[in-house]
Amino acid sequence: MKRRKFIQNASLSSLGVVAGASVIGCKENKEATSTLASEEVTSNTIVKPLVIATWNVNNATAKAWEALQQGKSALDAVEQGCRVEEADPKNQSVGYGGLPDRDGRVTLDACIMNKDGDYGAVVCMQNIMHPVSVARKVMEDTPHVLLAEVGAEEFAVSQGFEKTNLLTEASKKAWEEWKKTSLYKPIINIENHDTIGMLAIDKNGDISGACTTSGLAYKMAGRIGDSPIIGSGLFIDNEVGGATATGLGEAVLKTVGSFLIVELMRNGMSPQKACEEAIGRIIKKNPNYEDFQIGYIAVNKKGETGSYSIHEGFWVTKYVNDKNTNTASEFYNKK
Ligand code: SD4
Repeated sequence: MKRRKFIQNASLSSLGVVAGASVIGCKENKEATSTLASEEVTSNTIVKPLVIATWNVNNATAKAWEALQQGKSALDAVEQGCRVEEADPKNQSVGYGGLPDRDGRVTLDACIMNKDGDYGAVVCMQNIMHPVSVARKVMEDTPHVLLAEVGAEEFAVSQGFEKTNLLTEASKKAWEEWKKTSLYKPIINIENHDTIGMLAIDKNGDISGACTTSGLAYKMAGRIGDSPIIGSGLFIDNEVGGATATGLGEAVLKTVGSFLIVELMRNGMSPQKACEEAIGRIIKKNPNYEDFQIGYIAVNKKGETGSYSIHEGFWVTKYVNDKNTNTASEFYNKK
């Protein structure tokens, strides 16, 4: 019964596919674009170094900035930045302290992508606090790009990563509370949206990105979202720029959102407009878009940035010109 309830409720936020044209040019997007135009860089100067990340993650962007200031690569910066959130037990949707799946297991997804278009990822991995670093090892030290579950964990251990119980008392308590109803219902911006997606440009102007999460709270065992999947949760093309996502992964996966944003930028669109278009595609295909949140951030080769979400409440942290700032993202659903 509980299981059925879970699946029924989960399907509330699954996606009804409707053939849809591009949303560019619709009223909401025009308004949003004009509001954000001032954020875009109009000169030919390249803004670097730069770090941008999903949500309010000032400690993480500060760590990444510190790495960039030391002359480290964008790849080092995003890895080190993401590790800050992975180690923070208060962030209940990433790494240590992440909320578990419906059976009480904390399973982590992460990926990383470098300036050469190399990519590494781990999915559904337990007991290792820093999946982003394991993802980097997969990228650099194996002939593969993606390792799952026990294989990922065993690989991590073979590389010297320590095993840790990732289920904190606070997350265990929250799960036990949830079990009383077993009701799966994503709540916009509240339930578990703190997944960190981070993009950086280093002093050489090279771009890398990473994304790490414990996924949706109380998900079905084995469920994997967009965050570790190339092109969905993250995509980097060093000639063009990068993008990353947060929110209900199923919707991002079905539209390959981060790849879409990078391709739109390749064709001349600003990061801001490209994020709006990617959200627009999701809105067109999901009549139930009011029920879930998605947020995208993007950066192009010039260091211009953009962000857009379905609903109010998505925040972005950006470290540039020695300033670490949080900004509320523009959003589609203006009631
Ligand atoms: C997922 N996109 O697993 C992730 C969840 C997320 O903030 O972004 N939470 O679907």
